[in-house]
Formats: sequence, C-alpha cells, structure tokens
Amino acid sequence: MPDRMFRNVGMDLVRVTEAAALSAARFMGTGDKEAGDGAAVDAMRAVLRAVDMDGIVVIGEGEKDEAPMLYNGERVGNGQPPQVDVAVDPVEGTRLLALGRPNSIAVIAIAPRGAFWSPGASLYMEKIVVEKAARDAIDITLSPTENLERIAQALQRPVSDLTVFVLDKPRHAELIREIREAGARISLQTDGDVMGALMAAIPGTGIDVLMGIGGTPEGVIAAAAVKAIGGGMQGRRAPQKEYEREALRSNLGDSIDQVLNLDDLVRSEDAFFAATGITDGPFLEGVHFDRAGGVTTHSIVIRALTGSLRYIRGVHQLKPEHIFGRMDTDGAVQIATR
Ligand code: VTB
Repeated sequence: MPDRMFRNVGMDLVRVTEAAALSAARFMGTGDKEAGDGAAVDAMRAVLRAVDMDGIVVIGEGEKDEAPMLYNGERVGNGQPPQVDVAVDPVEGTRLLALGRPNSIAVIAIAPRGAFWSPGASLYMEKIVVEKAARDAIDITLSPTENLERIAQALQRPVSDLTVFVLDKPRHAELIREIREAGARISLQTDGDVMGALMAAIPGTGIDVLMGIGGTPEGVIAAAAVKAIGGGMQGRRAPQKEYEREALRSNLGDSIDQVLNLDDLVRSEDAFFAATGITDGPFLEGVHFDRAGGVTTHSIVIRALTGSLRYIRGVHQLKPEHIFGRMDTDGAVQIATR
C-alpha cells in the first residue's frame, strides 16, 4: 500500500475546484458543453500550479493527443512532495451545466502515487454505493432486489423507504423495472453519478443507494469520496461499446467480470476528495453571482485518513487581480469570460 501523505492538502484542493466552478458557472445555460468545460480546465490547471504536490494526472481529460490540458500523464502541482496521483473532472455533468440543470460540479481527488485503479480500455462500469452502515451488505454479483433487501436490513428500514439514484439511460430499463418491482423509490437523473455516489455515501442526503452503469473515470473519482466518507462501494467493468468490449477481451480475458472493491479502486488509506457546486443541487449549492462584484461558492472536502468532512462556503471578490482562471502569458490569472 502506498505511503500516506501526512499533510492535509484538502484546503488547497478546494481552491482548485472553486476556481474551476467559478469559471465554468459563466457558461450555465449557454447550451455549449465544450466552452464550460474548457473554462474549468483552464482555471483548474492554473490554480493547480501553486499547490504543494508532485502530481501526475491519472484520470483526466483524455489522452494527450486529444486533450491539450489535464491530459493523462500530465504533471501538475509545484513539484514539491507529496508524490500523488490526481484524478480530475473539471465539470462533472457538462450537459447539466450547458442546460442549467441541477448537480453539475467541479471535482478533484488525489491519493498517494500508484493508489488509483487504472481503467485502461474500460470506459463504463457498473457501480453500487451505500453509506457506512450498509457497506458490508452490498454484493454486486447479487441481483438489485437482493442488494436492496440486504441494504434495507442493514439500515433497519423497509425497502420501500430507500431511494436509489439511477442514471436515466436506455441501458438501465431492466434495472429500473426491477427496482420498482422491489418497491424502492427512484431518483432518475440524466447525468452526474459522482454526485449520486456522494449522496449515497453520506447519510441523510435523501439518496440511500447508487446503482447502475456510468463512466469508469467517474467511478474512480467517486471511490475516493466514498473511501474518505467510510461508505461502501463495489464496481465491475461493464463495456457498452463494441470496441471497448474488444479491447478488454484481448487485454483481460476472463477477468473482465472481476469485482472491484473499494480497496482495489483506491489502494491507500489516504485520499482526498474536493468538489464545488457549479449549478445548484439539493446537496451542494452552485455558484451564486449574488453580490455586486462578488460570488458565493459551496464546496465539500473530505480526507480518508481522518474521515474529516468540511463544508466550505466561499465568498469571492471578483477583482480582476484576484481571480483565477485563464493563465495569461505573463503568468497573471483571470477568470474566464464569455
Ligand atoms: C457517465 C456518468 C457521468 O455521463 O459517464 C455519463 O458516469 C455518460 O453516460 O456522471 P452515457 O455515455 O450513456 O451518456 C455522466 O452522467 C456525466 O458526465
């Protein structure tokens, strides 16, 4: 197991997600997914430069050829210890942001070097997430009905009192049918299963369970959060595209079905997760342009080693000389504009 990081870099990471959210929030409702994402990437990268860490992006915007920044393999931070792996999603829910829908967030997770599971050619995975009290009850190899019964028992509530977060995708038709038949309530959301996982792992958010297939990068990022909260999570590769299936078959053979436990997804007891709301959501409020020359942000930061969870409300003065965002050639940083 890689070394722990000792120092709490969580506060630095909140500044990174705040910067991404502040820049991205300008693009709410524009219908332009790429512009919001681009602004968040710029801002995140600019602020990351100042963080005391020697980071390598392992979950990022993609391969170097397609992603000019925050690509997989890019070095981030100022090069000082600790040596860490970095997983980012500058805008988790680009469509939510583009359409002004709830729950788009800027997220980052870090763990000691080598600790994050590497998805390789795997793009999609099946996930199940619950809070701590039910973490030993889940078994992704059992049916959704059996899992709901076991979770209900662990939480000492009837299945009918459970609310399950499911992405509203055609691939989930059968899952949704089964959950309905089991009698649980469903929160069907078009996007954003990192937020779904976060809410499922934290008691009292209105979401008790996350089930279904979403992105593998989002799965690793969510795993850092769930580990930090002490919740339960399992995953399993669930290829959705033919080329994905092919690549996995030739690389992995039989182990495609391997159950990925939380300790496989994050192989360290030390990990940090930080998120800032971009659009408003029931759990995390978004960026509010609510004061003359100022903005309010809402963030959460969690550390696995200590289990500390902080909710941070930031009030930012939008003076040009203060603002993170696009990095000018002279090194000054400005917030994204459009
Ligand atoms: C998943 C999910 C994400 O997009 O990646 C989803 O994990 C994509 O699913 O949270 P489809 O390819 O079926 O659209 C999100 O919902 C948002 O990025």
